[in-house]
Amino acid sequence: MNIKKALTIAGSDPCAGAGIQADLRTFTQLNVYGMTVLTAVTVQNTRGVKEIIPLPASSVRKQLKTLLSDIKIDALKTGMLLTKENILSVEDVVKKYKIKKFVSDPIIESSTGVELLKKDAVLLLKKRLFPLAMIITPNINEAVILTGIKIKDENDIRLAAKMLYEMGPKYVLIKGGHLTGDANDFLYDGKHFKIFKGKRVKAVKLHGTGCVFSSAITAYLAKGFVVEEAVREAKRFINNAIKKSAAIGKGRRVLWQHGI
Ligand code: PXL
Repeated sequence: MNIKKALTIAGSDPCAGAGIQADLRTFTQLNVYGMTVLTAVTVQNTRGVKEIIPLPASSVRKQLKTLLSDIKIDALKTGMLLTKENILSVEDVVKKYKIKKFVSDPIIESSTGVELLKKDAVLLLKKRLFPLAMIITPNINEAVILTGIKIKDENDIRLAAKMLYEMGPKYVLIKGGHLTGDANDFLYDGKHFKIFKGKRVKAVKLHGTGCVFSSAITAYLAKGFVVEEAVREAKRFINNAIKKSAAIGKGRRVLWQHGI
């Protein structure tokens, strides 16, 4: 059997709502063999991130080199990268192994506001990784930080998407979940916008939606879906997972796609 393989380069979340645990679970649920290169251990529960413990940059580089010199992956996703050094390591392997299906989820802060990408690394992410990405998947907060545009409505989303597209990715997906009103996502390919409509789930605080969404896109790309279809299927997947979210602790709910 031809097993499809996807790699996530990201941080660990002990409560498994986000980070490598969420990515791996999503890959598995979508029948894709998942692999992980760890950048950092976060100390957190469903109430928020308490501490970030980075792995040495040389460890991230060695994990990547050792894994990719052996295994050919079908798709790659990056989540929490934390440092400039890690960005440069990712750039090197994407180029060296000519990885085309590269999903850059530009994780900058946790939902509770803790820094997951150092301030001095934001520019490098834009310059070095966005041009290599098949798709980037910022939420509204990330799009604001990446573009400097204060996003208040859908027009601003379109402006930000155009600006992000100029940074080099083939597709830009801005996720509107953090805006008031409907939770619509905007996919831009440099010419047209495709809007994926979503209904806001009333006032539930969630953890890990971004990670699961971008992992699902990665899994569908690994399976051979074109970007638009991968986003459509991933959106369907995430909507189901949001409906089935679970309160596993005292804080934010986590997504749980059990039974799909
Ligand atoms: O949701 C962003 C995110 C990504 N990766 C890790 C995280 C978080 C948020 O807390 O902890 C490891």
